[in-house]
Amino acid sequence: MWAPCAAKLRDCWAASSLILSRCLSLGVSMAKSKFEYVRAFEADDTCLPHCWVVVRLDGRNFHRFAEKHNFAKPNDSRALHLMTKCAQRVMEELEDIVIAYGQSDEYSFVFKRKSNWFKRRASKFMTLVASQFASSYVFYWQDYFEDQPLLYPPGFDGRVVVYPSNKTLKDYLSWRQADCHINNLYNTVFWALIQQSGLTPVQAQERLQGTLAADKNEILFSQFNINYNNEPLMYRKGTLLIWQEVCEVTVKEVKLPAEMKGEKMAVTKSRAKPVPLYCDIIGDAFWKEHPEILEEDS
Ligand code: DGT
Ligand code: MG
Ligand code: MG
Repeated sequence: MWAPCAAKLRDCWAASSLILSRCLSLGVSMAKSKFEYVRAFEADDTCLPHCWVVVRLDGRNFHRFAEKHNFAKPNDSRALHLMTKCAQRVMEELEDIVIAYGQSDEYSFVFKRKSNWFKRRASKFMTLVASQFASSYVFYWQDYFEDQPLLYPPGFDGRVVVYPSNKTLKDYLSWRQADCHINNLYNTVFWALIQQSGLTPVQAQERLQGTLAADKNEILFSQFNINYNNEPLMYRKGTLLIWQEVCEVTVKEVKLPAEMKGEKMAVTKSRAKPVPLYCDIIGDAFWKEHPEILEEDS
């Protein structure tokens, strides 16, 4: 019974000695190889300490992607909710993201000023956010687009920007929200002119050339009886994700006391979750209501 076992051990030993001697003859030592020097070619992409690190993702060629997948115009609430679901997974799976903001085909993720995740390497932050987001987009697609198959794999580009102060971070987020407002107002009138007045895209574009925000509001109101301020907040303001304590109710089998054995009971647990808000972040009100988000500034 032991003999075959001993023979196998001997064979194993012989094989590993052979591998070791081959490695040594190739110049490979156990700790370092002569090829180790190529590590020095890696660029140092450490983000500046004590700065907010922002990763912004943007859908690649989503003009085409939206057409091919029959997105509603100008806003497809399924697409926007799917984006937010992916952003929530990013916040839950990765570390140190304090706030995220999304609109259209983009999402920005803000890492804590003092985060030391992956030694603050920009490439790690960016690639982990982008890959987690993209795989979630495919994973959850069917939950949001029940009748629309995913025709090809979408991609997302990413960039990292560091902001040195609370002011610059707030201005960054305000910039993205202002962009959301400008584009959404334009798109709302543009598509109303096409869908309700029968203009061609070129005619609609010409009609809007040189118009100011007040003119666009006026066209919406007088021609289409649309009060822009009553359009859904998610379309006008984008989506903000912040951590909040949420009560979750789960049904569990309770073991004790003996007379209740086997009975099911609702158990309430509180846990922090990334919760969507649709609100203004350009003014001070939001930041005064949630001082904990920026409190690290000292
Ligand atoms: P890129 O980012 O340079 O690879 O190119 P695009 O085409 O992704 O351009 P971008 O990111 O500037 O604009 C976003 C596009 O995504 C825009 O053409 C409209 C489309 N899109 C985003 N959300 C929606 C939506 O809810 N409905 C529709 N119909 N289109 C949307
Ligand atoms: Mg894009
Ligand atoms: Mg975009």
